[in-house]
Amino acid sequence: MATSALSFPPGFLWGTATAAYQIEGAVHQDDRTPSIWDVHSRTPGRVRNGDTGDIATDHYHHWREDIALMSDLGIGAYRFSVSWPRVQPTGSGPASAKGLDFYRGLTDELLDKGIQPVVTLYHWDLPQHLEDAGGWPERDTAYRFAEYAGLVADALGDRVTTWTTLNEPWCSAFLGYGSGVHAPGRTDPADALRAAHHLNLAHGLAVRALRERLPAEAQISVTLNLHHVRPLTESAGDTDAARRIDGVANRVFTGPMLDGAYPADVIEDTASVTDWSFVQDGDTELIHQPLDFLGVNYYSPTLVSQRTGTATHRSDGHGASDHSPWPAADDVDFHQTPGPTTAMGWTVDPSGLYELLLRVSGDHPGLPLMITENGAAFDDYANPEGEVRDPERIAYLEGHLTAVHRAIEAGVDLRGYFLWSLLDNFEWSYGYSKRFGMVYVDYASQRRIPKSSAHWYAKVTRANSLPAPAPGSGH
Ligand code: IFM
Repeated sequence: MATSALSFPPGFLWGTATAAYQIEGAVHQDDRTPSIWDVHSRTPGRVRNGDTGDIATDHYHHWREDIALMSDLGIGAYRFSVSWPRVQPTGSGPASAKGLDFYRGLTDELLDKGIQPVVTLYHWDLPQHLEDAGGWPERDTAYRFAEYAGLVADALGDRVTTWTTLNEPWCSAFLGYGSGVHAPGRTDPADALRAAHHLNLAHGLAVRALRERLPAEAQISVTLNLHHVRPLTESAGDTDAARRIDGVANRVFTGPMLDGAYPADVIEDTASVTDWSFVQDGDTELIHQPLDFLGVNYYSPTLVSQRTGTATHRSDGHGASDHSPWPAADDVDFHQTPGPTTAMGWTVDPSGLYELLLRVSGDHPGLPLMITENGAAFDDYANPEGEVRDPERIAYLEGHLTAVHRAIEAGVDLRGYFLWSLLDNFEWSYGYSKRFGMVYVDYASQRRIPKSSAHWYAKVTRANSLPAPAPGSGH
């Protein structure tokens, strides 16, 4: 724990993040059509308690209040996602004027309050029309995405400078089409790898579409949930298990996006599942577009071993399913890392973030990094005085921001940090049972209550430094 204040570089961006389906609600309003998450969440047994994003935090109607909250908290940047089925309802063809107007109003209000808008184009809400046509395993979906990216760039390019193509394509591909824990709930490892490739292609095509339309100063990126994979022991088997999981968790994306090729070992490891014939000539060149920074999402490390005997451990933190999200890795066990856990059961381990940042910056010198998500769910509640006290979240953030500071000191070119999330929201297959917000949402009344972590974070963002904890304060 720090003993004196830790200052961050001048201009370090302090932000917070959300995603459209998790907060907007208003799923039937204006021209919006269903996304794969509308269909998935309405399918019995898919989401805890049968929760859906129908209302969520009703941000579609509370956005002014939510921006005012951010402004009060001194937030410098807001990362939100655009809902594809809201702005291009059938997933192809013309944009919805009403859909685009919503995001124009949102960005104008942010700019008015001095908050930098950071747009994510895809945070998992594929229009169901496109899933009906085959979804991400279908190549055409990548071209549809580039068309949609162009529509959003045309509408918001005069006011938004920072863009992210995809959020966590690993989840879209491997939870959506491998384990089926996420929408659309399909469970074929070959489809999951096809989806991963078409998401990579979608990214490359979208970057190209954005560059054609946006001014030269635009900052274009992608956000990956890079897994910090550790072997359980130093044995050859465990080390190899870590290499293989690193391949299908990380390098299947960073390879083509940042290095211009799929790693040979990933292709070899997954040969029993697919022959990769869906990769066409010229694809990896298209995917390999120059980026202005890489968005990194980190929550907890991943601990693996090669299975010995018959015992199986599947605590990979990605939800329960009879199908693995990890193609061709049925002989890899996932273990709970030691240490305290959050309400998701994820181990709190800031050293994983430090090590991950050093590795990524070492592997990709010259590529600035941004932490586009980091945060924790806890079982928060409003006390009789109407306050929400969340000392565990403050401790989590303090630990991770200390790790971030150490990484910067060690030479990592890290430009900013976005806390996940602004508001409690729809946590995918966990529904509303998990609260990640620094602002508590009473879903019955839609009342927002900033938690103690929000007030703490406001002090950090205003001072551009992490305060030294008062001795024995316990927050
Ligand atoms: O809520 C999600 C978010 O949508 C993507 N990254 C991880 C968060 C917590 O699970």
